[in-house]
Amino acid sequence: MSEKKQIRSALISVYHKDGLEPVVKLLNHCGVAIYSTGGTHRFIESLGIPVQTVESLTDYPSILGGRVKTLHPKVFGGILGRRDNIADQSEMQQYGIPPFDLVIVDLYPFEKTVASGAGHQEIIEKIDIGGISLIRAGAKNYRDVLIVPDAKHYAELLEILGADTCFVSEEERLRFAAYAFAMSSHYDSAIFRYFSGLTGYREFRQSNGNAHLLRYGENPHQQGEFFGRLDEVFTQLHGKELSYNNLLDLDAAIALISEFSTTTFAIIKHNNACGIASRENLVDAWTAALAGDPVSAYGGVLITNAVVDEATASEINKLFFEIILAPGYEKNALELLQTKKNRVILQAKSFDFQGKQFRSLLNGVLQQDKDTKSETPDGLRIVTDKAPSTAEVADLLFANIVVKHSKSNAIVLAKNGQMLGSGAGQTSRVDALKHAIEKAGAFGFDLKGAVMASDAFFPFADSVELAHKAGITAVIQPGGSVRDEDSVSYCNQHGLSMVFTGIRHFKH
Ligand code: 93A
Repeated sequence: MSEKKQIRSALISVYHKDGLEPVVKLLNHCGVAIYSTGGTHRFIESLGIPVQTVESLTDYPSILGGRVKTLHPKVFGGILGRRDNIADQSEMQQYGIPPFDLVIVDLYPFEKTVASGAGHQEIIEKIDIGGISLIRAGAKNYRDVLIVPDAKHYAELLEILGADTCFVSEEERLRFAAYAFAMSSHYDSAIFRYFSGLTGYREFRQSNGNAHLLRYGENPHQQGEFFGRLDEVFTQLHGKELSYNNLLDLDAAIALISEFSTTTFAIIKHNNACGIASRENLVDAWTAALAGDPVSAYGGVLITNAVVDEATASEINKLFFEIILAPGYEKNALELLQTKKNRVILQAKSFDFQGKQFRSLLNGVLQQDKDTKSETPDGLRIVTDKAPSTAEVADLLFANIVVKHSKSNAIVLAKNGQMLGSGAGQTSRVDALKHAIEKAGAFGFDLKGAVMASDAFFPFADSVELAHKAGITAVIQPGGSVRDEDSVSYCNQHGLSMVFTGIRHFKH
């Protein structure tokens, strides 16, 4: 650690005075000369601690209603002047500029003022200019100055000052400089968001290029931002800017399609597949996916794991949709799809996003591993007298993937590599099934010989009974209910087959 430097002078300008008392008491104890702006000066004086006004230094009063308080060469010279630079030192002497070793700032509460619903003019007045400049200046000259940019760092400040009677190291000053730039960039981002809302101007780059200000959040009255590298996921070939909801649907779409190795097309609405099918060629996969629910498909997000050819593109072109994501497009297919201005065309770079998943709630963040567990034919346990046929096993695994990527409670009905109906996001499993059966009927499917997948176990036999009456012949589910036996014996009595996966796939 480098040699510690003593703090002899401090400039303090804080909006909220809370927590400042022990700090100034300690500084006073160390014999530090304190300078302060109006309100802060009054506060420190009221504690009976010697303090000088900034005005006494600058020979200027606070002017323009407080807009110019500290913006003066005698203040900024004292912060920015390099102590080991002879020219700086002689200029400081020439102009009577005393050095500051410590700067403590608590900015005008811009974000809180915006959040309070205050009027425009009040918000504008809460854009701190002098304070943010003090913070940036102190941080720039961290080799000589300790900058405290926020009251939340007082505890740490007291710790380092108290440890060695107001001597601090360069490492400590550097760390506080990092706090300072975190603060100033956050503060200016909030101001930018406000001005962006006023004007619609949205171009926004944080230093790492990872923040994307979205047009809005889930609804137009909510602000939205995405943090991440979309250019690692896909290239946008055409269309308007992606929205918050588009990104949610794309995430659901990619997680689903990444599980298929055969040619598959899926249509996503509100994070759930409303149609999906696997076929030998793409146009057939598209036709079968669309047939699953041509009503919901309107305005949906389309995704496939195969290169889009012209035949498929001309079929897709008949539908109004928001986004298509595919690993590639034949030239004529792309030209055709590009004929609609707003439609977003994305070329996938990767479908593989393992790792962690985050979600904010209450006053914190939930984190978990992504659900990357997939079932294989070997992992299925046949629990009924009857075993599913080879074709049924294929359909069970197909339906099981789709149900895994549908919001809980979810039921998926499928046959011949095509989803025939689904119920997702229901508060009861039996409701999910009823919905799935009703949808399949509405779009003209005969469920005879179809299979059913459930994302979690059946608490009662009512679901298999309903499924059987609708024509379902095979069922896949995790198992694990205390009443599993009820469902299994119903299947045995009525000639259905059932397999357990042992793996629950809730998705909330
Ligand atoms: O209006 S300002 O941007 N102009 C300035 O020159 C200036 N200098 C400090 N606001 C300025 N400040 C801010 O005043 C500080 O960031 C702090 O929030 C506040 C402290 O004022 P007072 O000590 O009068 O309560």
